[in-house]
Amino acid sequence: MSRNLAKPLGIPEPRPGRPDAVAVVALGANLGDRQATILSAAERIARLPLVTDVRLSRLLETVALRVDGPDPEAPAYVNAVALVTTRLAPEILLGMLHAIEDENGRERHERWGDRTLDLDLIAYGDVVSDHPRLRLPHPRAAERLFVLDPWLDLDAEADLVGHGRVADLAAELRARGNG
Ligand code: A4P
Ligand code: MG
Repeated sequence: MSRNLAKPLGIPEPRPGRPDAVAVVALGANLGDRQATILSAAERIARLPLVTDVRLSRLLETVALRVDGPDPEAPAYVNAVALVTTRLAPEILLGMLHAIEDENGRERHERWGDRTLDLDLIAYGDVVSDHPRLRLPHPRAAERLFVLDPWLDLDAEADLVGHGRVADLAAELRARGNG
């Protein structure tokens, strides 16, 4: 009887490594030295293990969006988007993003309250998740020009999983006069 010695019985084959994925990370800050915080957070992401590339968009100044709508009286945000090439699993990447928020003095008081740094995972490849700790794509991304515009800056052909072309979403928001 012949046996395939390359695949001994009962011993699992080595699992292939997780392939590179592109994660879309939104960065926002409306307290402290907002620009410096965003730039150092992007550098910090680039130094994470299993992250091989980070491309940061231009930085935009945006009116703070509160739970009850835009608030021009609140400290304005600096927003940006980074395309992160990584083999980190999405939930591990989010955990590391939270650690970077904490390093930057992030305090969590009220929902959509002022913050030194917010890092949201907007998309991770084509992954779809409705787990409360990690929803993918980010449930509010399609309605936010402060996410869509910097993303388009990096990739004019970008798609948001389940929503279509990012360029179309941004144009619709502009036509409706919000975002
Ligand atoms: N969570 C689930 N899915 C995700 C995801 N895809 N990315 C969970 C990040 N977090 C995700 O997040 C609350 C919980 O969401 C976490 O436990 C996480 O596991 P948080 O960062 O602690 O709190 P948050 O950011 O205040 O809440 P939320 O509802 O995520 O707020 P958003 O949607 O991030 O909005 N205005 C301007 N101009 N620019 C901004 O960047 N950002 C916000 C925050 C409000 N207004 C803004 C901006
Ligand atoms: Mg957040």
